[in-house]
Amino acid sequence: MKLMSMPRAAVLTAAVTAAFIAAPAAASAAACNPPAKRGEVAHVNYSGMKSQLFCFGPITIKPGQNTIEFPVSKLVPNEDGYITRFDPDLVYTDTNEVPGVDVLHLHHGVWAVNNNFTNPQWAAGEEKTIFQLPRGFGWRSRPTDTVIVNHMIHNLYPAPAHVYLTWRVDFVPLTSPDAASIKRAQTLWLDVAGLKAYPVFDVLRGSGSGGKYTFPDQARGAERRNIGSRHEFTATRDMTLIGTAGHEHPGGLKTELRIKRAGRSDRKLFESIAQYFEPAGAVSWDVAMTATKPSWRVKVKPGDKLAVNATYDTKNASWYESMGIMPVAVYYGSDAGGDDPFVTQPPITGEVTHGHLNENDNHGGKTVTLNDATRLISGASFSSKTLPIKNYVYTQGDLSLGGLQGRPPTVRRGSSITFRNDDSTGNPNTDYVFHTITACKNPCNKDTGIAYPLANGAVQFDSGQLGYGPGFATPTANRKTWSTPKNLPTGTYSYFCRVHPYMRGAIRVTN
Ligand SMILES: [Cu+2]
Repeated sequence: MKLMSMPRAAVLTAAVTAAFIAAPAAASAAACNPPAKRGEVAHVNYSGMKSQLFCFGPITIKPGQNTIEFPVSKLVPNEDGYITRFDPDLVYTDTNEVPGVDVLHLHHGVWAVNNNFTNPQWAAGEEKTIFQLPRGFGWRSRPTDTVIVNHMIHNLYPAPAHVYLTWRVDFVPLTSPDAASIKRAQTLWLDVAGLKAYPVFDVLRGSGSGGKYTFPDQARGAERRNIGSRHEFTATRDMTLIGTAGHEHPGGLKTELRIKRAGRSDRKLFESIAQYFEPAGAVSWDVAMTATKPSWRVKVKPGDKLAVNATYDTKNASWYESMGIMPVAVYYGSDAGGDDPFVTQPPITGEVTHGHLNENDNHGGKTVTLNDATRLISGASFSSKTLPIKNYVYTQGDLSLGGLQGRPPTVRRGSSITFRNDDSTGNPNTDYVFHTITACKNPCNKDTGIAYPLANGAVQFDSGQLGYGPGFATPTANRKTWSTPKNLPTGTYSYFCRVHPYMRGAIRVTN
């Protein structure tokens, strides 16, 4: 991964220039108060255990922002001990409410302790899994630790927002009598795309087999070649795996952790299932991933290989820039119980760590709020012309516009329209408003929510995120233009912006 191969000083420079925020722990503890999650997994209690809340920020999320940041913090317990539980959240600074996922969305937080970017200690996406270690294990924590909170918080609207990224931990001080019985857990980071700063792959509707696509198993061509180093991890010493859960994006169905040993057939160690609360099914962040049960424990020998894969639904829609990650809590030793998985099959099924979360209540897609472009008179011809996107509006054919400008621009078959993001600064260091042109099913004119609109156009196309970012960590295509495919059959094509899904537009291909 590019970021990991950067010299430490460069990583820190990137971090500091992105945003240096060192909020005093005492002040921030009073400043935020994320709500408890419905149906949370039970705490494992120890004598002297403390609940500690860390509030990182305030973070200002700029209008429409979708960048990746690397600020440094000192937000760690102020005494020696073990962290045994990690519970992430995101709240507004003024109300302590969790932002609606359709308004502001925690694409990811990744907590790299003491600059360990190879194996960040914790991670969170909008599934907000709680990592509860089984009894007898803890992440070692020292007051001298630093935490780089790599975050990508995505503002789906052009209004600035102020949030805290929060994490509640259970902390057992070394002075607790129970601390002597705690073994040190460490995180092993396993990513289906290998170690990268932005490890994504596209899942196209209809790809794979039987309405499902598994990455990397079914990846071909460039996507296979682009898989980074260490998408398989080879153990060099005895290890005991003590817990894991998967991270996916909407459309995800499950992740799998597998083990390979020379001369044996592969074994599946765990399946993290995406349990959707979303009424429309596997199409939104209204989901919880299953995590291993406390009894799950797997002995790994030197030479064993660990690998992960991620399966997505491909019946409903395409899922661009998808992820599949399984951080695994491991203990480096063989004196912590557990069985050889080639002798005893560990339990494959787990349990969710929380229930439905209120921030996923606006599903969208219920009422018509915009033009139906299929019923509009054709607009001006844009064959071989440029169509600017400015102030979050597709300047011709935006479904929110009336009059001549609201009419779908036409393009002759065999020609194309070139969209240009004029909200982009053009400078990778200052750019943050990225737009896409992504096909959605006609008329694509209903209210926006976590499950609407989807990339489900009759013909699929997607521009990528038009804009620029620093080379080591950006979701952008590093260009501001995109031209429509020249081979589109005649007809009207509605589209939306994946970054700001309230943005909708349409074009019309004519003979
Ligand atoms: Cu946009």
